[in-house]
Amino acid sequence: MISSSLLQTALVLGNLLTASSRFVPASDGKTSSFQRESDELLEMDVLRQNSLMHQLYGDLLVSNNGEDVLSKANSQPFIKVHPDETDEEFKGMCSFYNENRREYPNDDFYDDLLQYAGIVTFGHTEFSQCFKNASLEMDIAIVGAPFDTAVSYRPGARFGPNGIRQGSRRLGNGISPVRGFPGSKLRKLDPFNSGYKIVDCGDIPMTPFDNKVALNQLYRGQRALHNHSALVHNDKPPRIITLGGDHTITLMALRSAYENFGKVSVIHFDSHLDTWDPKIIGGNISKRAGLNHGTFLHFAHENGYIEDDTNIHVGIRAPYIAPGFYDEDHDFECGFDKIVARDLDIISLKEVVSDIKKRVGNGPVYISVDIDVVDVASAPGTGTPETGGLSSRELLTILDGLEGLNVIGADIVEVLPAFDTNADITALIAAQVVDSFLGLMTVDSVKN
Ligand SMILES: [Mn+2]
Repeated sequence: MISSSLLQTALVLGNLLTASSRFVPASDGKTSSFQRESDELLEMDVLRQNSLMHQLYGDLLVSNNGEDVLSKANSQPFIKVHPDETDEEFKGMCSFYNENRREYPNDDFYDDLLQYAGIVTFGHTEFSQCFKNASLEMDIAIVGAPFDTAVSYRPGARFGPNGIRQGSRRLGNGISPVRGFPGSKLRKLDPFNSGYKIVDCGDIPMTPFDNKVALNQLYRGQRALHNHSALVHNDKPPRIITLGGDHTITLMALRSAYENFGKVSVIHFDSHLDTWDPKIIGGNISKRAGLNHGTFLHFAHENGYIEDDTNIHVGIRAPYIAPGFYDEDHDFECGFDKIVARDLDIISLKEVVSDIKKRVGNGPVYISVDIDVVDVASAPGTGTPETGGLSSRELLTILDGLEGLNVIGADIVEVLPAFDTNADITALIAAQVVDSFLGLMTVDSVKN
């Protein structure tokens, strides 16, 4: 039996080798036979059915001739249980797959999405040419601000937007069992399938050679995005989530937010105050150097982009720079209250959330998360790391607890992929922070 089969195979192979060089598909379109140009039929089935590939993969390689192929594929079980197989558990597993099998051929590649494949956008959201197509409607724009030339310590956040997108590859759909407090609408929410149109607009070009020009570019980019129309709340501009970039980028995001929504309350997660008087950081070098990632909130206050007394920091722990309490007093003058990192060891996260909500009230809120608010053990890939910070879980619980606030914009900044671990842990946390922003911005889509 075996030898005759081998002989047949050898004969067919011989035919193949000696036949004229070109083969065309059979004219009846129903078999996988091939026809030589001489019209002499050559049965390839013999070859196929004896190959190891056929034994393992069955009809996977049948050429696609339409419905006939589909019915042929459907008529055969996806997984064949060998007649000698006695393991009942294995047979049971096979029956599950045979009842719920994926059918081949199938051109529906959307369902075949691989989390690690494809051109990377945030959470596999649609990439849009937002700056070329001003008439594009969208509810939430995700955009990168690749800028790191205003930092006091480690540079590298210009690669942050790309790193955060890389960290977002397992995001993109699904309901989270932990989002929000128990009973929250957030526990029923899939932000990516909530009816809100979320697009990734790529990055705003920011020159590394001149900070004044770069920040102007960023402002114009933010303004351009705010000028689009929204779909769900079409009486308001789209909301923007900016991927930094060093923290200076927040100033331009706040400027455009202010022009579109009025004065905003800022919830600022950071280990540093970032309201420093420019005389204390940078301003003693040149006027222009006074605007940097440690002073941008001073300027946000000075320019009137933010509310006078409803802003709050969370996670502060870096030491003051000026002698005495000058930095703290100046911070208060810029309109900020604060919950310092070790307060979290004393008061509960529920109290933290409640204190933040009381502070900011019902007006438009902008959330800015410096990834250095997270402890350096979890988020080493950042520009100015500080010990004794929040765990990623604490940060995410507080963020999700802010459900119900009118969040009109947000950013995540100071992510430096070059200082991250090769497990991308900082980028993963940063991506999850953006996922929380999306939850806060879409939760009103859950009706009960
Ligand atoms: Mn900061």
